[in-house]
Amino acid sequence: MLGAWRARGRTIDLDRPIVMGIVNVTPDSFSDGGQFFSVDAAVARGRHLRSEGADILDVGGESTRPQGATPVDELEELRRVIPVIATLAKELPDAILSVDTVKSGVAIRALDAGAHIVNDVSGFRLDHRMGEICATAGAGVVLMHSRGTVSEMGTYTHARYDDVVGEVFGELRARVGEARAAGVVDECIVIDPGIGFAKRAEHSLALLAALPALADWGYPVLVGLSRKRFLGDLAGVSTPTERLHATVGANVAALDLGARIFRVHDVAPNRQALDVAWAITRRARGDLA
Ligand code: PMM
Repeated sequence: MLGAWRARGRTIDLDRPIVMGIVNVTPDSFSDGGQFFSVDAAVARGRHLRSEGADILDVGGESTRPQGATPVDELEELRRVIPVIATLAKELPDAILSVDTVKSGVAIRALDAGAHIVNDVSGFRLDHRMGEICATAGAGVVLMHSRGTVSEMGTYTHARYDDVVGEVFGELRARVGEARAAGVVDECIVIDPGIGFAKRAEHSLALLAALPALADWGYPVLVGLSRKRFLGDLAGVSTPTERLHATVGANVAALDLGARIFRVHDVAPNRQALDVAWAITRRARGDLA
């Protein structure tokens, strides 16, 4: 049984599924394309997702869209995310806030503004100061597997594998090693196989099937499946916003295979499905009265 995830003095109990609601403050995120680009709209989105039952709000200002994202410079990223985090921290003091960034300069300012978690889609690979900053702050960290630059990681440029599970696990192990060497304690670490990042549908599927082995490492596992392209391939749905049912089905399967934290655009349906699936499977396993 997993215990808890520690993030800057907050303790996130992992005795139930944890839902992370996505607050993208980007003009080009692949699936909600610029809908929440103003600070006010992003804050309103955060409030709404919280009211739907999100445990964590993940605020991001740089997209990794499959068509090849445009890198955002640090000042622009700060301009996008810091006011949103600062306002959410003030308005929703009980919410746990995460910043989705690969830049240590953004992570520092976000932690100062009230963030508890640094969600780095490069797993500290692109900015080696991340580890030290997160360790000093006692931040929760999400170490996700990816390959290549921010513009490449959503594409298939580096999606070449002989043994996808072995290679991704090896590369993710190295990310965990770097975080620990920088002083990040095990209780603060969450791992993520990086579904869709430098991965074709067959790679994402193989990694989801291998979730039990990943969960065996002892770190909580986060999955970001929401509206992703491989779901479109499997379900035959080309429009990202129409992939809600596919997302819910994939998240329930991932829960059963050992994932505990779910990064989603649509909180209410995923919250309902995950809570019900959890209650049933726990009863089936005999750990619920
Ligand atoms: N996916 C996206 C962005 N950030 N973070 C983590 N930890 N895991 C993910 O799978 C992930 C992420 C891309 O999706 P978006 O553009 O819809 O936010």
